[in-house]
Amino acid sequence: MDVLEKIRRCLVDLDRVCVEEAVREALRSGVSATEIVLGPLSEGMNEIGKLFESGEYFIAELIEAADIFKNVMKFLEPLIRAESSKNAVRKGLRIVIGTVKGDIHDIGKSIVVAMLQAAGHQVIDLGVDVPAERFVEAVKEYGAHVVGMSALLTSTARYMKTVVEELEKAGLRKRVFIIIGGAATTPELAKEIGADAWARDAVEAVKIVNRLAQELSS
Ligand code: B12
Repeated sequence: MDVLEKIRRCLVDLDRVCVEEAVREALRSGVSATEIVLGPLSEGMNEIGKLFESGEYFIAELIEAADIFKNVMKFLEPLIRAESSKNAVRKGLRIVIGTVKGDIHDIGKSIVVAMLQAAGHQVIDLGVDVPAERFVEAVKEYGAHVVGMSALLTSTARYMKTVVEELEKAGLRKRVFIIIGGAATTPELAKEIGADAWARDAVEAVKIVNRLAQELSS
């Protein structure tokens, strides 16, 4: 079995030791940490989500999967940061980011945060379950150029519209670039709620923000 396939398989089977061994084996064979995280580890999480949906896995399995993921992130994150720092911009932006109210998923957002920081941006991570008012306050407080929102639940993805509306009410909408992401979001949703961009994954998020940084500094 190919080592990337092994990582995915071991994660879906919730075999902690096997995931760690396979990840180390992949690194030794020259696969980048970014590729491991955005490839087999993310695919494995999606598959676990499907098993949960179909009733084969329960909440305990989701918690265990998240724990296994976070365990390997302990040594993958510094590597991802090092890889992402190769894309560093000359002048970074200030980015306020959070998982929106009602939603506590943070694994993907934390990857986005790590890669944006490594690319030279100043990231203010508001955490999870973030209400619209907190986004508004933080934009004012830090003079943010970008607002990033994450949502993994269909129910909370709709809340992003409230955040956009609150930014408008506070007269801040035109000052910030809004980018959204997370499994419950789509490019169509971004358009519908009046966001400026949607990113499929952390690599795409960095590309979009870096492009904006270049535009703003030229
Ligand atoms: C792990 C997990 C959990 C863990 C989360 C732990 C944690 N600390 O994050 C726990 C156990 C807590 C959990 C709880 C629940 N979960 Co859950 N969970 C998942 C699972 C399996 C994996 C998520 C994950 O970490 N993926 C890996 C990361 C790397 O991927 P990612 O988050 O998509 O992030 C990438 C991109 O999306 C993007 N990105 C992410 N954020 C951002 C932000 C910006 C600004 C940008 C630009 C990009 C970006 O970049 C990231 C890196 O490339 C998903 C399945 C799935 N398909 O996502 C279900 C899933 C999201 N959960 C689901 C559900 C239903 C729940 C619960 C309601 C279950 C329950 N009955 O209690 C609760 C809700 C709790 C709450 N209020 O939030 C459903 C949601 C269904 C829906 N459409 O609404 C899913 C899809 C599973 C399913 N198929 O049914 N869950």
